[in-house]
Amino acid sequence: MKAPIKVAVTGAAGQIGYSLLPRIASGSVFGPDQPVELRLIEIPNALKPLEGVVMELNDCSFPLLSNIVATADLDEGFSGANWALLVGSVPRKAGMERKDLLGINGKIFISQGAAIAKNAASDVRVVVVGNPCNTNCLIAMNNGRDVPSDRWFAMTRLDENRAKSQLATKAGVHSTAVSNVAIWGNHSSTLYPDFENAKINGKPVTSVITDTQWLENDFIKSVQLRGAAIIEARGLSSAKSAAHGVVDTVRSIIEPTAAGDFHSVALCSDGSYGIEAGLITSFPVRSNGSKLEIVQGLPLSDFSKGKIEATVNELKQEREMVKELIPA
Ligand code: NAX
Repeated sequence: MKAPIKVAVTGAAGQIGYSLLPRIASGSVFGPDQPVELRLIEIPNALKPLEGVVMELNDCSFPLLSNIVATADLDEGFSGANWALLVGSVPRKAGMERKDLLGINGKIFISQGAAIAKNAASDVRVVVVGNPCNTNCLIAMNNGRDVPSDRWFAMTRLDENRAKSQLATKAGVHSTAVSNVAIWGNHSSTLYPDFENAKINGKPVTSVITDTQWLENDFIKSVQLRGAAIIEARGLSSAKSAAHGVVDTVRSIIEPTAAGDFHSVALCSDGSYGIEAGLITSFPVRSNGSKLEIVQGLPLSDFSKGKIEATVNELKQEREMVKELIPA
Protein backbone atom coordinates (compact mmCIF):
# COMPACT_ATOMS: atom_id res chain seq x y z
CA MET A 1 0.00 0.00 0.00
CA LYS A 2 1.32 3.49 -0.93
CA ALA A 3 1.89 6.12 1.79
CA PRO A 4 -1.09 8.49 2.07
CA ILE A 5 -1.05 11.82 0.22
CA LYS A 6 -1.90 14.67 2.60
CA VAL A 7 -4.55 16.97 1.17
CA ALA A 8 -5.37 20.20 3.00
CA VAL A 9 -8.75 21.75 2.16
CA THR A 10 -9.83 25.16 3.48
CA GLY A 11 -13.50 26.09 3.72
CA ALA A 12 -14.12 22.40 4.30
CA ALA A 13 -17.52 22.95 5.92
CA GLY A 14 -18.79 25.00 2.97
CA GLN A 15 -20.89 23.79 0.08
CA ILE A 16 -18.04 23.13 -2.37
CA GLY A 17 -16.22 21.28 0.41
CA TYR A 18 -19.29 19.11 0.95
CA SER A 19 -19.22 17.98 -2.69
CA LEU A 20 -15.43 17.84 -3.00
CA LEU A 21 -14.35 15.87 0.06
CA PRO A 22 -16.08 12.57 -0.86
CA ARG A 23 -14.55 12.79 -4.34
CA ILE A 24 -11.04 13.05 -2.85
CA ALA A 25 -11.70 10.35 -0.25
CA SER A 26 -13.14 7.91 -2.77
CA GLY A 27 -10.12 8.02 -5.10
CA SER A 28 -11.59 10.15 -7.91
CA VAL A 29 -8.71 12.62 -7.71
CA PHE A 30 -5.52 10.73 -6.88
CA GLY A 31 -6.51 7.29 -8.16
CA PRO A 32 -8.00 4.03 -6.86
CA ASP A 33 -4.81 2.80 -5.16
CA GLN A 34 -3.70 6.04 -3.49
CA PRO A 35 -4.64 6.50 0.18
CA VAL A 36 -5.34 10.07 1.28
CA GLU A 37 -5.26 11.95 4.55
CA LEU A 38 -7.66 14.90 4.69
CA ARG A 39 -6.57 17.98 6.64
CA LEU A 40 -9.68 20.12 6.90
CA ILE A 41 -9.30 23.79 7.76
CA GLU A 42 -12.11 26.09 8.84
CA ILE A 43 -12.65 29.28 10.79
CA PRO A 44 -13.41 28.70 14.50
CA ASN A 45 -17.14 29.47 14.02
CA ALA A 46 -17.47 26.68 11.46
CA LEU A 47 -15.76 23.94 13.47
CA LYS A 48 -19.13 22.58 14.67
CA PRO A 49 -20.56 22.02 11.16
CA LEU A 50 -17.13 20.69 10.17
CA GLU A 51 -17.50 18.09 12.92
CA GLY A 52 -20.65 16.92 11.15
CA VAL A 53 -18.80 16.71 7.83
CA VAL A 54 -16.11 14.60 9.49
CA MET A 55 -18.78 12.32 10.99
CA GLU A 56 -20.31 11.80 7.55
CA LEU A 57 -16.93 11.13 5.95
CA ASN A 58 -16.23 8.52 8.64
CA ASP A 59 -19.69 7.01 8.05
CA CYS A 60 -18.78 6.46 4.39
CA SER A 61 -15.98 4.07 5.45
CA PHE A 62 -13.93 5.04 2.41
CA PRO A 63 -11.22 2.38 1.97
CA LEU A 64 -8.65 5.00 0.83
CA LEU A 65 -9.27 7.53 3.59
CA SER A 66 -6.46 6.95 6.08
CA ASN A 67 -7.03 9.85 8.50
CA ILE A 68 -8.91 13.13 8.98
CA VAL A 69 -7.61 16.17 10.82
CA ALA A 70 -10.11 19.01 11.41
CA THR A 71 -8.71 22.30 12.67
CA ALA A 72 -8.87 26.08 12.67
CA ASP A 73 -5.09 26.26 13.11
CA LEU A 74 -3.28 26.96 9.83
CA ASP A 75 0.06 25.54 10.99
CA GLU A 76 -1.60 22.28 11.99
CA GLY A 77 -3.84 22.18 8.92
CA PHE A 78 -1.09 22.64 6.33
CA SER A 79 1.46 20.47 8.18
CA GLY A 80 3.01 18.07 5.68
CA ALA A 81 0.41 18.86 3.01
CA ASN A 82 1.25 17.64 -0.50
CA TRP A 83 -1.75 19.51 -1.89
CA ALA A 84 -3.47 22.61 -0.53
CA LEU A 85 -6.91 23.26 -1.99
CA LEU A 86 -7.87 26.76 -0.88
CA VAL A 87 -11.64 26.84 -1.19
CA GLY A 88 -12.59 28.93 1.84
CA SER A 89 -13.20 32.63 1.52
CA VAL A 90 -15.73 35.23 2.54
CA PRO A 91 -18.60 35.65 0.03
CA ARG A 92 -19.42 39.08 -1.37
CA LYS A 93 -22.24 40.70 0.59
CA ALA A 94 -24.75 43.32 -0.52
CA GLY A 95 -23.20 46.77 -0.73
CA MET A 96 -19.65 45.42 -0.76
CA GLU A 97 -17.36 46.81 -3.46
CA ARG A 98 -14.98 44.49 -5.32
CA LYS A 99 -12.10 46.34 -3.64
CA ASP A 100 -13.59 45.55 -0.18
CA LEU A 101 -13.90 41.88 -1.09
CA LEU A 102 -10.35 41.82 -2.44
CA GLY A 103 -9.09 43.38 0.77
CA ILE A 104 -11.00 41.06 3.14
CA ASN A 105 -10.13 37.86 1.29
CA GLY A 106 -6.66 39.08 0.44
CA LYS A 107 -5.76 39.13 4.13
CA ILE A 108 -6.87 35.50 4.47
CA PHE A 109 -4.50 34.53 1.68
CA ILE A 110 -1.52 36.32 3.23
CA SER A 111 -1.62 34.05 6.27
CA GLN A 112 -2.48 30.95 4.26
CA GLY A 113 0.38 31.52 1.80
CA ALA A 114 2.83 32.00 4.68
CA ALA A 115 1.50 28.96 6.58
CA ILE A 116 1.82 26.77 3.47
CA ALA A 117 5.43 27.86 2.94
CA LYS A 118 6.21 27.19 6.61
CA ASN A 119 4.43 23.86 7.12
CA ALA A 120 3.61 22.05 3.90
CA ALA A 121 5.60 19.23 2.28
CA SER A 122 8.46 20.24 0.00
CA ASP A 123 6.44 19.09 -3.05
CA VAL A 124 3.28 21.02 -2.14
CA ARG A 125 1.03 22.24 -4.92
CA VAL A 126 -1.69 24.79 -4.29
CA VAL A 127 -5.01 25.32 -6.07
CA VAL A 128 -6.97 28.44 -5.14
CA VAL A 129 -10.74 28.23 -5.67
CA GLY A 130 -12.00 30.93 -3.28
CA ASN A 131 -12.82 34.13 -5.15
CA PRO A 132 -11.40 36.34 -6.50
CA CYS A 133 -9.25 33.28 -7.08
CA ASN A 134 -6.55 34.68 -9.41
CA THR A 135 -5.71 37.59 -7.14
CA ASN A 136 -6.05 35.52 -3.96
CA CYS A 137 -3.53 33.12 -5.50
CA LEU A 138 -1.24 36.03 -6.40
CA ILE A 139 -1.32 37.18 -2.76
CA ALA A 140 -0.75 33.68 -1.34
CA MET A 141 2.13 32.99 -3.75
CA ASN A 142 3.86 36.26 -2.89
CA ASN A 143 3.48 35.62 0.83
CA GLY A 144 4.74 32.05 0.51
CA ARG A 145 7.78 32.61 -1.69
CA ASP A 146 9.66 29.59 -0.30
CA VAL A 147 7.28 27.55 -2.46
CA PRO A 148 8.35 27.90 -6.12
CA SER A 149 6.00 29.98 -8.27
CA ASP A 150 5.23 27.05 -10.59
CA ARG A 151 3.32 25.30 -7.79
CA TRP A 152 0.54 27.90 -7.47
CA PHE A 153 -2.70 27.62 -9.42
CA ALA A 154 -6.15 29.20 -9.50
CA MET A 155 -9.17 27.40 -10.88
CA THR A 156 -10.60 28.20 -14.32
CA ARG A 157 -11.36 24.59 -15.18
CA LEU A 158 -15.02 25.04 -14.29
CA ASP A 159 -15.13 27.76 -16.95
CA GLU A 160 -13.51 25.38 -19.46
CA ASN A 161 -16.09 22.71 -18.63
CA ARG A 162 -18.92 25.23 -18.90
CA ALA A 163 -17.63 26.35 -22.32
CA LYS A 164 -17.44 22.75 -23.53
CA SER A 165 -21.01 22.12 -22.44
CA GLN A 166 -22.28 25.24 -24.24
CA LEU A 167 -20.42 24.40 -27.47
CA ALA A 168 -21.57 20.77 -27.36
CA THR A 169 -25.21 21.76 -26.88
CA LYS A 170 -25.06 24.23 -29.77
CA ALA A 171 -23.42 21.66 -32.08
CA GLY A 172 -25.70 18.81 -30.96
CA VAL A 173 -22.81 16.61 -29.83
CA HIS A 174 -21.66 15.18 -26.50
CA SER A 175 -19.29 17.40 -24.53
CA THR A 176 -16.55 14.76 -24.89
CA ALA A 177 -16.43 15.69 -28.61
CA VAL A 178 -15.24 19.19 -27.65
CA SER A 179 -11.50 19.69 -27.02
CA ASN A 180 -8.81 22.39 -26.94
CA VAL A 181 -10.87 24.93 -25.03
CA ALA A 182 -8.58 27.60 -23.57
CA ILE A 183 -9.83 29.98 -20.91
CA TRP A 184 -7.69 33.11 -20.86
CA GLY A 185 -7.25 35.63 -18.07
CA ASN A 186 -9.27 36.15 -14.92
CA HIS A 187 -11.94 33.90 -13.39
CA SER A 188 -14.53 36.68 -13.57
CA SER A 189 -17.05 38.11 -15.98
CA THR A 190 -14.15 39.23 -18.23
CA LEU A 191 -12.73 35.71 -18.79
CA TYR A 192 -12.24 34.78 -22.46
CA PRO A 193 -13.32 31.31 -23.60
CA ASP A 194 -11.28 30.90 -26.79
CA PHE A 195 -13.57 29.30 -29.37
CA GLU A 196 -11.16 30.07 -32.24
CA ASN A 197 -8.66 27.41 -31.15
CA ALA A 198 -11.30 24.98 -29.84
CA LYS A 199 -12.28 21.82 -31.71
CA ILE A 200 -15.35 19.64 -32.12
CA ASN A 201 -14.57 16.07 -33.16
CA GLY A 202 -11.10 17.32 -34.15
CA LYS A 203 -12.41 20.07 -36.46
CA PRO A 204 -12.22 23.81 -35.70
CA VAL A 205 -15.33 24.91 -33.81
CA THR A 206 -15.77 27.74 -36.30
CA SER A 207 -16.20 25.19 -39.12
CA VAL A 208 -18.85 23.25 -37.15
CA ILE A 209 -20.71 26.19 -35.59
CA THR A 210 -20.93 28.79 -38.36
CA ASP A 211 -23.11 31.21 -36.38
CA THR A 212 -20.32 33.74 -35.70
CA GLN A 213 -22.74 36.11 -33.98
CA TRP A 214 -23.55 33.42 -31.44
CA LEU A 215 -19.90 32.52 -30.86
CA GLU A 216 -18.73 36.09 -30.43
CA ASN A 217 -21.61 37.20 -28.22
CA ASP A 218 -24.02 34.69 -26.65
CA PHE A 219 -21.43 31.94 -26.17
CA ILE A 220 -18.85 34.15 -24.49
CA LYS A 221 -21.48 35.79 -22.27
CA SER A 222 -23.04 32.44 -21.34
CA VAL A 223 -19.68 31.22 -20.00
CA GLN A 224 -18.79 34.53 -18.33
CA LEU A 225 -22.17 34.78 -16.60
CA ARG A 226 -22.85 31.11 -15.91
CA GLY A 227 -22.10 31.48 -12.20
CA ALA A 228 -24.76 34.19 -11.90
CA ALA A 229 -27.26 32.07 -13.86
CA ILE A 230 -26.75 29.16 -11.43
CA ILE A 231 -27.30 31.48 -8.45
CA GLU A 232 -30.50 32.80 -10.02
CA ALA A 233 -31.86 29.30 -10.65
CA ARG A 234 -30.65 27.49 -7.54
CA GLY A 235 -30.54 30.29 -5.02
CA LEU A 236 -27.01 29.14 -4.23
CA SER A 237 -23.74 29.37 -6.11
CA SER A 238 -22.28 26.44 -8.07
CA ALA A 239 -20.98 23.73 -5.77
CA LYS A 240 -21.14 20.29 -7.43
CA SER A 241 -19.75 21.56 -10.72
CA ALA A 242 -17.15 23.63 -8.84
CA ALA A 243 -16.06 20.56 -6.88
CA HIS A 244 -15.85 18.64 -10.14
CA GLY A 245 -13.75 21.48 -11.54
CA VAL A 246 -11.30 21.01 -8.67
CA VAL A 247 -11.13 17.25 -9.38
CA ASP A 248 -10.45 17.95 -13.07
CA THR A 249 -7.89 20.67 -12.24
CA VAL A 250 -5.76 18.40 -10.07
CA ARG A 251 -6.06 15.47 -12.46
CA SER A 252 -5.07 17.57 -15.44
CA ILE A 253 -1.94 18.66 -13.55
CA ILE A 254 -0.87 15.16 -12.42
CA GLU A 255 -2.02 13.10 -15.41
CA PRO A 256 -0.63 13.30 -18.97
CA THR A 257 -2.83 15.38 -21.26
CA ALA A 258 -4.35 13.56 -24.24
CA ALA A 259 -2.29 13.97 -27.42
CA GLY A 260 -3.01 17.28 -29.16
CA ASP A 261 -5.37 18.53 -26.44
CA PHE A 262 -4.94 21.07 -23.65
CA HIS A 263 -6.78 22.28 -20.54
CA SER A 264 -7.07 25.55 -18.68
CA VAL A 265 -5.71 26.67 -15.35
CA ALA A 266 -4.55 30.02 -14.02
CA LEU A 267 -0.85 30.04 -13.15
CA CYS A 268 2.04 32.43 -12.77
CA SER A 269 2.66 33.98 -16.18
CA ASP A 270 6.18 33.59 -17.55
CA GLY A 271 5.51 36.30 -20.14
CA SER A 272 3.99 33.90 -22.70
CA TYR A 273 1.70 35.56 -25.27
CA GLY A 274 2.97 38.94 -24.04
CA ILE A 275 1.08 38.59 -20.72
CA GLU A 276 3.05 40.30 -17.95
CA ALA A 277 5.20 37.83 -16.03
CA GLY A 278 4.13 37.24 -12.44
CA LEU A 279 0.38 37.71 -12.98
CA ILE A 280 -1.79 34.69 -12.13
CA THR A 281 -3.45 34.30 -15.51
CA SER A 282 -5.43 31.48 -17.07
CA PHE A 283 -3.62 29.84 -19.98
CA PRO A 284 -3.96 26.72 -22.09
CA VAL A 285 -1.73 24.08 -20.46
CA ARG A 286 -0.44 20.57 -21.11
CA SER A 287 0.99 18.08 -18.63
CA ASN A 288 3.31 15.14 -19.20
CA GLY A 289 2.24 13.75 -15.81
CA SER A 290 4.98 15.44 -13.83
CA LYS A 291 5.49 18.82 -15.46
CA LEU A 292 2.91 21.35 -16.60
CA GLU A 293 3.65 23.77 -19.42
CA ILE A 294 1.86 26.63 -21.12
CA VAL A 295 0.92 25.65 -24.68
CA GLN A 296 2.88 27.91 -27.00
CA GLY A 297 2.15 29.22 -30.47
CA LEU A 298 -1.65 29.19 -30.59
CA PRO A 299 -2.81 31.63 -33.27
CA LEU A 300 -4.76 34.57 -31.82
CA SER A 301 -6.92 36.83 -34.00
CA ASP A 302 -7.29 40.53 -33.23
CA PHE A 303 -10.68 39.66 -31.71
CA SER A 304 -9.05 37.17 -29.30
CA LYS A 305 -6.16 39.52 -28.53
CA GLY A 306 -8.63 42.28 -27.58
CA LYS A 307 -10.57 39.97 -25.27
CA ILE A 308 -7.37 38.70 -23.62
CA GLU A 309 -6.05 42.21 -23.15
CA ALA A 310 -9.30 43.25 -21.42
CA THR A 311 -9.24 40.37 -18.93
CA VAL A 312 -5.50 40.75 -18.24
CA ASN A 313 -6.05 44.47 -17.64
CA GLU A 314 -8.63 43.56 -15.02
CA LEU A 315 -6.03 41.34 -13.30
CA LYS A 316 -3.60 44.27 -13.26
CA GLN A 317 -6.30 46.48 -11.71
CA GLU A 318 -7.00 43.86 -9.03
CA ARG A 319 -3.29 43.62 -8.28
CA GLU A 320 -3.17 47.40 -7.90
CA MET A 321 -6.08 47.24 -5.41
CA VAL A 322 -4.21 44.77 -3.17
CA LYS A 323 -0.68 46.08 -3.68
CA GLU A 324 -0.19 46.64 0.06
CA LEU A 325 -0.80 42.88 0.60
CA ILE A 326 2.06 41.89 -1.72
CA PRO A 327 5.57 42.15 -0.24
CA ALA A 328 8.13 43.97 -2.40
P1 NAX B 1 -19.45 28.60 1.27
O1 NAX B 1 -19.78 29.96 1.81
O2 NAX B 1 -20.50 27.55 1.25
O3 NAX B 1 -18.22 28.01 2.07
C1 NAX B 1 -17.06 28.75 2.31
C2 NAX B 1 -16.44 28.20 3.56
O4 NAX B 1 -15.20 28.85 3.74
C3 NAX B 1 -17.28 28.45 4.82
O5 NAX B 1 -17.50 27.22 5.50
C4 NAX B 1 -16.42 29.41 5.64
O6 NAX B 1 -16.52 29.18 7.03
C5 NAX B 1 -15.02 29.05 5.12
N1 NAX B 1 -14.03 30.08 5.35
C6 NAX B 1 -14.15 31.43 5.29
N2 NAX B 1 -13.01 32.01 5.61
C7 NAX B 1 -12.11 31.03 5.84
C8 NAX B 1 -10.75 31.01 6.23
N3 NAX B 1 -10.09 32.15 6.48
N4 NAX B 1 -10.16 29.82 6.40
C9 NAX B 1 -10.82 28.67 6.20
N5 NAX B 1 -12.12 28.62 5.84
C10 NAX B 1 -12.75 29.79 5.67
O7 NAX B 1 -18.85 28.86 -0.18
P2 NAX B 1 -18.64 27.81 -1.37
O8 NAX B 1 -19.88 27.77 -2.18
O9 NAX B 1 -18.10 26.55 -0.84
O10 NAX B 1 -17.57 28.60 -2.25
C11 NAX B 1 -16.24 28.77 -1.80
C12 NAX B 1 -15.51 29.76 -2.68
O11 NAX B 1 -15.39 29.26 -4.00
C13 NAX B 1 -16.18 31.13 -2.81
O12 NAX B 1 -15.22 32.14 -2.71
C14 NAX B 1 -16.72 31.09 -4.23
O13 NAX B 1 -16.87 32.39 -4.77
C15 NAX B 1 -15.65 30.30 -4.92
N6 NAX B 1 -15.97 29.72 -6.22
C16 NAX B 1 -14.98 29.66 -7.14
C17 NAX B 1 -15.17 29.09 -8.38
C18 NAX B 1 -14.07 29.02 -9.38
O14 NAX B 1 -14.32 28.55 -10.48
N7 NAX B 1 -12.84 29.43 -9.09
C19 NAX B 1 -16.51 28.59 -8.78
C20 NAX B 1 -17.41 28.28 -7.63
C21 NAX B 1 -17.32 29.26 -6.49
O15 NAX B 1 -18.10 30.38 -6.82
